[in-house]
Amino acid sequence: MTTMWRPARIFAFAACFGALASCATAPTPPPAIHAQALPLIPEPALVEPKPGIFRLRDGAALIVDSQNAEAAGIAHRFADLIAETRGIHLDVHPLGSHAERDAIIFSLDARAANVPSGEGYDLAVDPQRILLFAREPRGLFYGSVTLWQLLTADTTKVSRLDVPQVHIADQPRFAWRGAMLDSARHFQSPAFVKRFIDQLALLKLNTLHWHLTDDQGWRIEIKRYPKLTEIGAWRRPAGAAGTDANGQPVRYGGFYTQDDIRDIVRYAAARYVTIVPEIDMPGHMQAAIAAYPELGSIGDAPVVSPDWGVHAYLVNTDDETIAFLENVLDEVTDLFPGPYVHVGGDEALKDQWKASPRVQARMRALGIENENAMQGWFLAAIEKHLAARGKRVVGWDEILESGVPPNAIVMSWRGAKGGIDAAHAGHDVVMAPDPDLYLDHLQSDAPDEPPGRPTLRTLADIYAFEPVPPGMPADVAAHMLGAQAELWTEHMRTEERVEHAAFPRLDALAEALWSPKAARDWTGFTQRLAPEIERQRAMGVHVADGGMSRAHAPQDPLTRTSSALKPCSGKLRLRLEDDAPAEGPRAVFDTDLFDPCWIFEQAPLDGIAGVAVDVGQIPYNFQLAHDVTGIVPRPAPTSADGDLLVRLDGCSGTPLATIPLDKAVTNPAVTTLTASWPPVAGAHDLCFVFAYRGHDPLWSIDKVRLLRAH
Ligand code: TNX
Repeated sequence: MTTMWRPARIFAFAACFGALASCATAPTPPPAIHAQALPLIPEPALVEPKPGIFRLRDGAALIVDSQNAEAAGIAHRFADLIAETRGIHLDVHPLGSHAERDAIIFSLDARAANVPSGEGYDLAVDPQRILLFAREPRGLFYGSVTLWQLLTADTTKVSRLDVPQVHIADQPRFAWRGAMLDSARHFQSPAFVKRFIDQLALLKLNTLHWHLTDDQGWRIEIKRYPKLTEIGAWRRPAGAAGTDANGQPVRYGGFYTQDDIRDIVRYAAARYVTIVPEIDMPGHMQAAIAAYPELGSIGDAPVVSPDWGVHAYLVNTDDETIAFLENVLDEVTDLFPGPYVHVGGDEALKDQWKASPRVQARMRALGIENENAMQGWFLAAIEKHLAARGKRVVGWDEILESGVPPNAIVMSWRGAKGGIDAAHAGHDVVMAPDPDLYLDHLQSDAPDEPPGRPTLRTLADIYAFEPVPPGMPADVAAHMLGAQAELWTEHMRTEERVEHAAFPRLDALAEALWSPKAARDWTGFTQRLAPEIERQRAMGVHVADGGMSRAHAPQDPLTRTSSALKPCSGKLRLRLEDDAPAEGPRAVFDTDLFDPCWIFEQAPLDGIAGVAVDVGQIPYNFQLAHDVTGIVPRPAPTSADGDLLVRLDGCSGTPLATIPLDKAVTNPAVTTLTASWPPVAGAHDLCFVFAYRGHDPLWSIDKVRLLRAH
């Protein structure tokens, strides 16, 4: 049941409007059960089903006000999309030049009384014609997307199509409906970024926050500072992946030229997606400091980082450095016409500023007491420069700790609290909380989910996300611009994985942000999702199945992959990919950065004579900053290369086997280690833990097989 009646205060329908429109009267509730859910995501604000149908034939007319080039463009792109996904060709005609019977009409009317906002639209499918109405082109665009979804309940190619008669009146609940794409940790091609923008737009998401710089790569060409991309866009991956077949260092990365960016920005604008570029500072700047070491605080020259986690590098606070960043931002603002520039501000550990005589001298000269306040001063200088160029800054919620420029938008990532506090303090806010909307968390517990953070964020979790906390007063809630989901790509090495993480969870977010709160209906959403996933697949998107249709293979009781083993303490679990082989599938390990140790619970040991364990080693390329003290020390090894210990009844139990790692240590991919043991009766917890010096590499288990006695 997805159709619903919305009270007339959302839309007033009492008037007749426009030359082309029919008279609408105040809506009456539709029959309680509508035979079939309309295949729409996000659910529109108001849907009034009617009993008839409109028959759309191949070659039908699509009439558009061609005086308006934007409207004509929307009509042509709509026609292309229908041809591509349904095989029906529409002939685009200018308004007034073709009969309206049996046609689709796209009409712009700035005074359309029934359409309350620029992003809103009114769509009437009647037996004689389909009439789409909006005040502004972007509303027309969203209406065309709704109509496209109505026409693609499935994606078989046809020559005529019956469209259910319906009246839809729609507008979004929130203004900021977004996704963040991290192109720094792994670079995605310009073609991919465009495909991604296509999918955002088809979900009526209107903001792409583009994370373009970080410790691991600088991805945007800056003409004045060519080394930012000559050096900063490339890194040597950690571990085995860092050396090629000829023993040479691998150069991994990429960047967007200014032409690429202009092209992508134009492409996004035509789909009503605003790109918010992020240049993260003063932390997450190691790639820039690698390119121009004079930007750094402690006088050394780092490499572009091959690691994940929180890095120590900060840019310094000299006038020359601020001028450098302002010059960078001038090129950025020339490329991105949107109203916002994101300046990061997150995870800037202050150790280097504390250790830097020049930063300390600057602080004294300015009379600034501590490093947090210094970050506030630094970002205020940047904000002033951007404001003079007509841009509003956006920053991660750390900016709250150092004095936020009043006009800055606070992006709440460390949970919702920062956003709530900021809204109460009068700042505009975008909710982007971890873990709620962090799509690097796995979406299902299926063992074949690709790498990521194993605390699940399921489709249902995202669907239930509510940006405005209960009880927030209306004047405060007015500061909640909306929300966005984050695609951090440490664990998304391929474009397929980005899509798998994004869809269909962004479908769920789109509905949470567009549809009226009262329209949220999980069961209805899951019904509407089936045709949506079919559409996305037909367009070549590597969409996940939303965890809805997975058939779990029957489990062999003697075999467990790492995802079915229990972590011994579970301090910081990750699902990590092996770094070898260079080509072809790689093993994926569920492991724990602080305590790599696994338990095979209640292993049935009757008739078992030993074990085969598939093990791999991955580089310990994690910067843990001050948390490094939390690493659980490994047991002492007995062999030179270390051992895998198997213990009975938990990790302090009797040793069952001590398996030397010498066979595995020279193999960058997965090695099978075996051991035998004397008979043990009954079921027992088996503990598997690696004993070796230090913590690099991160030895990990892929799979454990208990071996029967012959
Ligand atoms: C924290 S969110 C970060 C990112 C990481 C992310 C991984 C934020 C502002 N900083 O640098 O990619 O965690 O989930």
